Amino acid sequence: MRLLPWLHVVKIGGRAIMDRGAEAILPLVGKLRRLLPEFRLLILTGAGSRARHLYGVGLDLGLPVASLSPLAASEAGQNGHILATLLAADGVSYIEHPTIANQLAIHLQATRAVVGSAFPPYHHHEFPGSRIPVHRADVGAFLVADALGAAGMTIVEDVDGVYTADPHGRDAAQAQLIRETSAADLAQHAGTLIRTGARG
Ligand code: GWN
Repeated sequence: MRLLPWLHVVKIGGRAIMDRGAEAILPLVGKLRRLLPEFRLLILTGAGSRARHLYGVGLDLGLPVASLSPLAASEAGQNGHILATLLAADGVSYIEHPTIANQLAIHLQATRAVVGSAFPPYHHHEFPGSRIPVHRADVGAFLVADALGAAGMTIVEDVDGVYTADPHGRDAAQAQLIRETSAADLAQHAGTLIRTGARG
């Protein structure tokens, strides 16, 4: 059942967009503003370099992945507060995770778009077995778009398309652009994409 079939989910990269400051954020704000008359948006922000710093400090302290997850998630939320504030004049506000879960529909009846944190609220229930959380912003945005039956999800990053590995990361030489995909391909590659593609 598609709960909000008219909804468009837009995930904004933390490192690729928000960390670059006004130079990247203000043009994005202008573009989002121009979309509002046509689309109703759930805009979700990722975490950036502050979360990477946090992972480094947290791992040095021996924190488990389920403690790193909510700490990194808070940076995604902070980026959302920044973006929502810049769109406030257009009636856009940051809404909390519980509000996305419980009251998204009424907020989107009152306004054209809201902003939230893209991290999934797994918190201390983040899956064990990795050093840093595998369920980060891309995963959270995808899960909520899928659960709501959204019309689509757009990931705004600094590369064109989805790659088999992070094209700016350690495995850049192996990164290949995925030009087309299908449900069967995604099922086959899901583990790889979630491990390497969800940078934020
Ligand atoms: O704090 O910026 O929501 O929307 O994963 O939990 O760590 O929380 O532990 O409603 O519930 O920091 O306080 O923080 O980003 O996540 O929020 O301002 O319980 O609105 O209180 O699921 O925002 O925050 O970090 O998203 O991603 O109070 Mo924040 Mo995030 Mo606000 Mo939210 Mo987490 Mo709540 Mo939550 Mo926590």
